Amino acid sequence: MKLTWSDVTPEALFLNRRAFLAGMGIAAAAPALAATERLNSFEEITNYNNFYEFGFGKTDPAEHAGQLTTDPWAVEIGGLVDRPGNYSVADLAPENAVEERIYRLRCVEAWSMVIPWLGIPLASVLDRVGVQPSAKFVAFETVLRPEEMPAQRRRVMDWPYREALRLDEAMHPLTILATGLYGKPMPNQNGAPIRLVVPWKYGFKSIKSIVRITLTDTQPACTWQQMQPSEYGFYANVNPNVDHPRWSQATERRIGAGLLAGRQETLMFNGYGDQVAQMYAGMDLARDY
Ligand SMILES: Nc1nc2c(c(=O)[nH]1)N[C@H]1C(S)=C(S)[C@@H](COP(=O)(O)O)O[C@H]1N2
Ligand SMILES: [Mo]
Repeated sequence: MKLTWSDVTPEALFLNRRAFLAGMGIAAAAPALAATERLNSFEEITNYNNFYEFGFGKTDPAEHAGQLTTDPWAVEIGGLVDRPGNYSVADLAPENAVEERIYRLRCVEAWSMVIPWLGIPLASVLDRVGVQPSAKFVAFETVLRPEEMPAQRRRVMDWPYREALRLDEAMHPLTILATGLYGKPMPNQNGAPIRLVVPWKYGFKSIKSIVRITLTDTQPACTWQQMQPSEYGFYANVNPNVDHPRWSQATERRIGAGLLAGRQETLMFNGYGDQVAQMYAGMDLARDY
């Protein structure tokens, strides 16, 4: 490979992505976005992050996440599964099965990006470990490693960071375990070596640097919901009609769009309603936020 990522603009890359990925042996899945939506640059995606284990500032992860040891890495899959055990990242996401998924990411703080992830459907992993019929939820945990994650040495949150999905959400084809972005291994600040990406939910559901996946029959505790249940719900579906108690969710600021670009409208389910709305049919989304 001759080009480096800093040599090419995201736009040029996007236009050449099929040839580019094919050269790396990566299958480019059908793009989930119209080509008119600008990809955020690698620099934007890796320098404006939420990864509170490394600090609460947006540049703290870029500054400190390099300290995290991501190899070797094991993900312990357990609970209501037929084949519990410790799996390596290569077991979970073999290189020849990894696909590119270009998704919008909408943070609950009302900023957004467009990110070209590499990953594997979570469903394919769950199918391989064998989900038992009694399982109803999937719980995830981030690594607990205070010696490498400075904010874990302080009790600012109840570590480790925890998240969970209903089983049908976890099995949905849009839900991926991501192992890279822009055709490269996952940068530490974005959740190396393996993180969840659920594009129709607020970003905090997309838990980073996962070491435990547990199938359960009861709704698991989630970090943000536990900390402030009136502000952060279990579902956390992107919803422009249900405001956060302290700010509007009707619009968002696209990172890198420029000061004059203005805010853009937030889309129901972050624009993925055609694919996911059915899972919430009959639910009151103002109550189950
Ligand atoms: N372990 C862990 N996962 C996390 C977070 C975190 O602080 N710790 N922040 C979440 C939030 S609020 C967002 S918006 C996304 C940000 O992902 P990005 O930095 O890759 O854009 O990661 C989510 N996953
Ligand atoms: Mo977020």
